[in-house]
Amino acid sequence: LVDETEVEVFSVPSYACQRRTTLDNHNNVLAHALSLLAENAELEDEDGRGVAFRRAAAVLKALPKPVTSMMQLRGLPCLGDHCLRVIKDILETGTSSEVEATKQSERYKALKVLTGIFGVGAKTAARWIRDGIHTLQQLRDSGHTLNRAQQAGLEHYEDLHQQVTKAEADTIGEIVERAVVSVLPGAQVVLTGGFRRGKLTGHDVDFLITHPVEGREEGLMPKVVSWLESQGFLLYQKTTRNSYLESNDGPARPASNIDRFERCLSIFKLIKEDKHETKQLGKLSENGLETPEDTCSSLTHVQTDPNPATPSCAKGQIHSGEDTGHRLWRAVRVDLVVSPISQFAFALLGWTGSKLFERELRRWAGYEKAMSLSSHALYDNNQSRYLRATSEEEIFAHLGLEYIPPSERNA
Ligand code: DCP
Ligand code: MG
Repeated sequence: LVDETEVEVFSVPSYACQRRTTLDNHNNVLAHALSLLAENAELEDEDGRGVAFRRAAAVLKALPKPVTSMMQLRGLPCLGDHCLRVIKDILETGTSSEVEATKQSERYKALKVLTGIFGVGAKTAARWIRDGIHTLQQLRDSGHTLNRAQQAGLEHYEDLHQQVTKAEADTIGEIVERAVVSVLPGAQVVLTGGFRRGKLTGHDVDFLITHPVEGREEGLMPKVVSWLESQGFLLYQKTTRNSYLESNDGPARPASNIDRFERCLSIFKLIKEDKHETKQLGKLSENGLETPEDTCSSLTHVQTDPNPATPSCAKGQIHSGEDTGHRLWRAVRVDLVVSPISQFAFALLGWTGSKLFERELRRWAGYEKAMSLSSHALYDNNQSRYLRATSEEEIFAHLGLEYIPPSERNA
């Protein structure tokens, strides 16, 4: 029996942006269970419920010790009755019946598979399920028209579900860097997203690009994309141009949380580093990737093969691994964003995540400070003016928050 007087009652601040949340935490099982319910709510297109579960999961991630008794949770923020019931279930029985039932449900499984296709959101998946489509094969057989993104997503489904490693992210970073400095010397590339927070794997690789001279970044993205395309690095790309200046959303407040930077959603063709073969046969080619020397004449040739599933040159099968069923390349999701230097600190903060941390920063700004924060700017509604910043530290200071480094933004 637990002596109630000896139970340590936890206490954490309400907003995730006031807390330090590292990748490791003491309550993985509980946080994972609540995250699954959040995911399920998001898949059902119920964002409000999704956020509530995400906030609860984030509170558990921030606790200094494992939860052993419900009494420790008294007074903690963001834990509603529903969440407390799930936690109680797990503390008492080791599992949550609701979480287990969700995992087993055909609808959850189908929504997960279908939204797992790049380019497919919750609404599209729900529509397909109403048409009786639950699997990739059923989708392929259905004759439904897919847009270009969804076609690419379906084609590269397996690859895009393999986690991207930090080593792969760094290799892609070198390629993006080369592309960027080739078309605009002096431009800078920063790795953002989960990898900047110290994650060892990710579902994609996110980069932010800028130039130290304001305005020089204009028109950069199409040139970068052309360079990457000419080198055969892109399997798919869709560029949306910067619409910040022409937007009428008012101060720092895009109509949605999606920002308006020039942005390129892409799928890269990344040559795998095959240690044995490249060590024996490889040499460093012009674009820095190791390539076996007496098979293809140039890596450009390998990379621009219009049909990536076939060997890229006559002797390609020697190293392409077709005979053994292994390809020497894989598809990787890459996001590129271009920001003018004057907005860079806001873009960096906005693109580092986590998604919940970002959401909480904006909620804090609005509710506690009467400010509007976006990935472009910070507007003070009381002073009716924009607050400038050249670093993330300055933005936290404007918001009256203690600075939280990227590695502790894993809410
Ligand atoms: N982001 C944003 N607006 C968007 C998309 C993303 O502000 N429309 C931000 C929040 C995310 C970051 O950019 O944390 C990167 O988005 P990801 O979806 O790539 O998320 P992560 O990089 O954090 O996770 P993962 O490791 O799964 O890629
Ligand atoms: Mg990412």
